[in-house]
Amino acid sequence: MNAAPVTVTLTGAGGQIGYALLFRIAAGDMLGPDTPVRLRLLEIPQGLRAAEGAALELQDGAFALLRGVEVTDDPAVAFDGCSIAMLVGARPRGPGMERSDLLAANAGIFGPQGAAIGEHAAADVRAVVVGNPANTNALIAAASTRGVPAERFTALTRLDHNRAVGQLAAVLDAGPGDIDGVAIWGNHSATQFPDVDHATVRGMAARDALTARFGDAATAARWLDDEFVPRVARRGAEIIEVRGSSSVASAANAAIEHVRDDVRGTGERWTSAAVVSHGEYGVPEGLVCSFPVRSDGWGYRVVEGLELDARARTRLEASVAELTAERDAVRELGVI
Ligand code: NAX
Repeated sequence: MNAAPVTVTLTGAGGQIGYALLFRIAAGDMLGPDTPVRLRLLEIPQGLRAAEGAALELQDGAFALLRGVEVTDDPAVAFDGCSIAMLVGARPRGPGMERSDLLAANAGIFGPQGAAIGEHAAADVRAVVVGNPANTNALIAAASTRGVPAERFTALTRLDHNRAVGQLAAVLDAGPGDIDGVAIWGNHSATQFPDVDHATVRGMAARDALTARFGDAATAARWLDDEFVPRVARRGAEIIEVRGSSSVASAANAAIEHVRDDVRGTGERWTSAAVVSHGEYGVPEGLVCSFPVRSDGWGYRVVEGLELDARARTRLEASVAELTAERDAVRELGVI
């Protein structure tokens, strides 16, 4: 293994998802068993000790692929030479905080980070935004950078995708690997549209498999609208209710898979990611919207040419309306 190390920058490295991510990156789960990694951990001053503690534990893991860990609160240092930026740290919604306050607080994080990526990162940099509101934070970062194509900024909807695959697999008594063609459309929020209309299960149309499972198409359709869609879209709240804490390991797993598939390719299979729209499916250009995507190893591309029926169109339009309102609010703040 003589490959040059790839620099991965993780923001929010002292937080919960950061802690779950670091050890899997160091173990080679993201960039593969032949790619050495150099980690740069960015935190705010209050989070530095936690990130430094994680760095000590990384050393104690003696990971063969790990070529160094640097902890800093300076974005210029953190993004220097970075090829993969994982933007996890964000400002959570505090008590009494309006949506516009939340967007403004996060613009104050993702604007400067986007700018720092433009100034300091490697020419091949790609960035995934995990911190919420993820789609609009990615839009802000992409709009604030110079010299890096906006398409290199994506946002994580892989967790929603995996949740949808998990629900479908459970009801059909299939393995998640038997399922392809699931899609998450729209925003990483309760308005998202988890879609199985194009999905297959062991090569059989998922709609047909659901009809066989529930006995008739109308019951299957009711299950999709009344149980599947709301359960996937609100799974984060369900996890908090049951676990007493937000999704951490599943979110980290999704972020690992998002980057892995982006840089190593999906083959013919689909996944979902929020990417900059070029007007696909009528989504306004420039919004960072979740679509079904494939990657050839050089970035995610929207799977085009799918037929969306009236139900799917209505749900997509509702989520796009929310994304448009978030973008307009950010514009009003003068951030982009
Ligand atoms: P934590 O609060 O545990 O960690 C966040 C960390 O970010 C903290 O250590 C904090 O000090 C740091 N931070 C804050 N501002 C920063 C800045 N400007 N630069 C660098 N670091 C900064 O949250 P955690 O559970 O790790 O969640 C992180 C984010 O992921 C949240 O915004 C959360 O809402 C979001 N999620 C997104 C998901 C998705 O699918 N897109 C799913 C999981 C998660 O809810």
